[in-house]
Amino acid sequence: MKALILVDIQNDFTPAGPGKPRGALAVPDGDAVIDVANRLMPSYGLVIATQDWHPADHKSFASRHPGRAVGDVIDLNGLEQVLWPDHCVQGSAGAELCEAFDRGGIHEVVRKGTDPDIDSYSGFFDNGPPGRRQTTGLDDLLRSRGVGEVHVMGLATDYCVKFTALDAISLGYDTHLIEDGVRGVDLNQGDCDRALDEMRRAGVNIIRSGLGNEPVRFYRTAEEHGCFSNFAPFPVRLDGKCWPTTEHYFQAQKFDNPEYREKIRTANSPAIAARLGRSRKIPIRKDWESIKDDVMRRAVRCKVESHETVRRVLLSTGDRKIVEQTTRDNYWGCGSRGTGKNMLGLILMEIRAQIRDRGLESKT
Ligand code: VGL
Ligand code: ZN
Repeated sequence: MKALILVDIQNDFTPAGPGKPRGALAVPDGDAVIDVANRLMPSYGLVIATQDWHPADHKSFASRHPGRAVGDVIDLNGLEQVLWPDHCVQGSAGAELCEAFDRGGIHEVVRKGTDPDIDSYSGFFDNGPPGRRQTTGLDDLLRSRGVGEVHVMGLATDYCVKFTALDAISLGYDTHLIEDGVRGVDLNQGDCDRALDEMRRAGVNIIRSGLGNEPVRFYRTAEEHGCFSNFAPFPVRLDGKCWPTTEHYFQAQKFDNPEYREKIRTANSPAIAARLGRSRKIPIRKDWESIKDDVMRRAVRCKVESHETVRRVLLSTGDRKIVEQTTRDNYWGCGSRGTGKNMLGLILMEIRAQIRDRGLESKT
């Protein structure tokens, strides 16, 4: 059984909205997660919301430490503690779950952070020393319902979401983080990216909600996703040579004749390379049909690996389908009736999944 854990979707963590003041600890764009939560809830057998629920004199509040400011890091009973503005005070409007959040879809609310002397980022336990952390009851609740898989989203990526997901993993749950359903504080720039990396390294599966995902269509090189085109000017180094575009490389591989291959490699434009490659005046390799997919894979992979911008654009497409939008090609593209094989799109999606799984390595 799968459970959805919605972390701290509360007024104090969201910006100002219609009829709602800015939260005391407003996460930038924090209200964007509400719609994702509302649309996902109906697909889960168990939906749990956590609620940060502090007494008014909570020691995580900077106001409790004269001479200290919000954002300072202090030692609190032997633990590092970031000091926050007063927030989510029990019974206050700021502590309420957001109005726009479909509270009727929530099965259980788990409160945390009720001990004035210790903060509680995770929905499972407080921040106490290892082995002596107080439980919120969430683990027992999930186990009693036979939950083995949890999907986590909400606020904030770099605090409560992160610690909830890390605890879920260490408790043995098959844990997924819904990337488009989280927003973070980023007290130090990069905190959210680092939090995602940390979760990924701990075994959390970073996924997307899959909601509202239109396919990415590309064809012309000057358009938004034009770098996916084989005509885009991203040179690749393959077989010991530099090729001006993946098109040059792909077309040349059709031929055994080294002079003709070189002629294609040095063609002045990808369009000329394509014309030379399509000419049948020179015989093409007999096994071409059986190797052409791998040739294309090699070319596209090399382009993605050697050009950071291409990699970034590719990763930015999330889980969206990628389609080469051309009426002229029923094999590499979608073809005139949209029913083509779209092999180039399939290869891009395959490479996207591979570089995403490799995580950190591909970023450096
Ligand atoms: C949170 C800081 C303090 C959170 C809660 O929900 O991420 N962050 N309290
Ligand atoms: Zn808090």
